Amino acid sequence: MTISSDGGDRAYACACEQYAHWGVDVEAAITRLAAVSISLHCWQGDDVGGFENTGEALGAGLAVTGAYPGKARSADELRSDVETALKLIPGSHRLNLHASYAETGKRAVPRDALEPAHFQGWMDWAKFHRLGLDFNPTFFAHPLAADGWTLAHSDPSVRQFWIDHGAACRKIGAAMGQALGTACVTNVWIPDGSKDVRIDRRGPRERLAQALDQIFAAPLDPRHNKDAVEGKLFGIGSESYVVGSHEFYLGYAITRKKLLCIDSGHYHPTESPADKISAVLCSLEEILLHVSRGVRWDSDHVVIQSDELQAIAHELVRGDYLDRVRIGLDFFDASINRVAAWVVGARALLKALLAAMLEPTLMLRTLEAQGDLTARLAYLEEQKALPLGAVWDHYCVTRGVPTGRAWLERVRMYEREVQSRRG
Ligand code: RNT
Ligand code: ZN
Repeated sequence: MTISSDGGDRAYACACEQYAHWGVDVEAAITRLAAVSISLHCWQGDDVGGFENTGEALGAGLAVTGAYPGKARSADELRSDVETALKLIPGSHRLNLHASYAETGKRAVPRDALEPAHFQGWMDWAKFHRLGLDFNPTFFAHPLAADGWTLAHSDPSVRQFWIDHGAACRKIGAAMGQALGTACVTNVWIPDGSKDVRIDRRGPRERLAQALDQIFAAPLDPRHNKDAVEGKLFGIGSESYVVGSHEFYLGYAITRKKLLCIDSGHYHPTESPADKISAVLCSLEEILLHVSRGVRWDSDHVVIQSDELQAIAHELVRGDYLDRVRIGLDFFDASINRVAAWVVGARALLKALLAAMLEPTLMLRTLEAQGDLTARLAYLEEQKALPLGAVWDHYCVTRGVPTGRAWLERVRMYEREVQSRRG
């Protein structure tokens, strides 16, 4: 344990006093943090593998590197891994599933024929653990996506297959939302694009808009399912042209009243995903975030407490947007323990949110309004040294979750007893 024998009580009391000098109510911040649910992405647990066993390569520019042993090979193993991670993350959260994680028994079910029944195991499990579920159609790792084209494909029969898959997935999302009493966000991301110079940029985009309209044609109760669309700048194999670009989906989401999914790894490296939040929320009711970390060509490194993450957390909190933003994680790293990867990412995000909630925002905002830009900058820098760690430890202790680095011991134990015994 990294906290003292008094369970960190003294450190916490000191911290509260220090924050009070800045006009910050620590208890109120903790209550606010406890209300945040993060959607944990199932695909970190098995390198985006899924359970269809088609033998098909991931493709679609989704590259997972690393060969750390012990990845989940079945839905039961994956659920056990998620349970282990959730015990190390304070608060109550959600799980984000892909269609390729269907449980179809011994029978292979084509993706355009998937039904809620194929996710009954996940729903029962989620209900038992009081977790909400989110969902994604899987437009990759499939023979009909092998050429990198799905909803914008020039072949109408291929397009239709993927439209039917998308429509089937919305119904599954709605069933999940209804069963669990919390709206499922069903997010559409497709890989379609071109490695090299693209002459016809118009055709695929018009086809995509039409295909999406067909997927979304059936009205669903928004208390059960909410639709999101996710764009991207480029992928491996779609370097020169991505059909579903940011502008494409921004326009689509606004005109069709969908959630826009902002994946923090999907923009130019000098662009700020955080700055987009207040911009798009002027025209959209709600958005979805895929919190990720871009490193050079890869958009999906494990989330850490980077400046970029802190900027996102600040925007959510300063702008009072938490009730209009659904927060999911999206990364995949096969070079470290996969349960630890979830825990690192989720704890980093929660810590960044806590830091934002403990910021003396009112004070800074007042200085800004008064035009005292000198004090705004000086105070902003000084408050960075306030004892966030003591408050975080207190939050973890009161939520029954290990503090500091102690959680890693629990992962190591799980690795020894469970993960390392997998073939
Ligand atoms: C890919 C998108 C997408 C995927 C998941 C697996 O670039 O970020 O969200 O990561 O659907
Ligand atoms: Zn994403």
